[in-house]
Amino acid sequence: MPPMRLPPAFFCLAIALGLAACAPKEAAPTAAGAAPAAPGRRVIEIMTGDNMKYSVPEIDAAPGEELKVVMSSNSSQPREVMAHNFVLLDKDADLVDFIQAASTAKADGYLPTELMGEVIAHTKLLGGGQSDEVVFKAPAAPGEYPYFCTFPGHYLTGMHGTLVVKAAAGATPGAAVPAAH
Ligand SMILES: [Cu+2]
Repeated sequence: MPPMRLPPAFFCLAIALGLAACAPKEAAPTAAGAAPAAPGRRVIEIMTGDNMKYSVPEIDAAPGEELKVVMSSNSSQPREVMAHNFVLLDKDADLVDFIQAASTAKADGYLPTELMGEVIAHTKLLGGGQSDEVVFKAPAAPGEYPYFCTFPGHYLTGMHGTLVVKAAAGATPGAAVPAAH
C-alpha cells in the first residue's frame, strides 16, 4: 500500500495541544540526566518489567526543578504477581518502616495511608502494558531521596533508585550542604 504522508508541521500542531514538545519520544533513557529539557519541565521515562529493576536508577535534579516521571511496565506476568509503582520518599523518612507498612497495604495499592505525608510523589500500581505519570518538584533541600517499588519483595530485589538533588552552582552560601559524593 502507498505510504501515508503528512506534513511534519501538521503532526506537531496536532500533538502540541497536549504536549510540551513535538520531539518524538525515545525509549532508552538510561542516563537520567541526559534527557532533553522541555521548557520548565524535564521528562524522565522509566521502563520496568519482569526484571524488577528501573531502567533509570538515578535522577539528578536541581533544587525545586519540575520533573515529570513517566513509568511503564512491560511485564508479561499477571498483575497480581508482578505489579510496579514509583514512590519517591523524603530523605528523612524511615525507609524500613515505610517499606514494611507498604507491603501490608494491598487494599491501598501498597501505599500506607498513614505514612503518605512522607511521600513526595508516586505513580499508581502498574500491571504489564500499563503506564502512569506524575509531575512534581524536586525538593529544595539538596540530598539523596530514595525511590522504589512498594510491591512486596521488590525493594529487596533491587527495585529502587535515587533522586539526587544537587545545590545549584553559585547557590547562596549557607543554603547548600556538601555534596554526598
Ligand atoms: Cu515492583
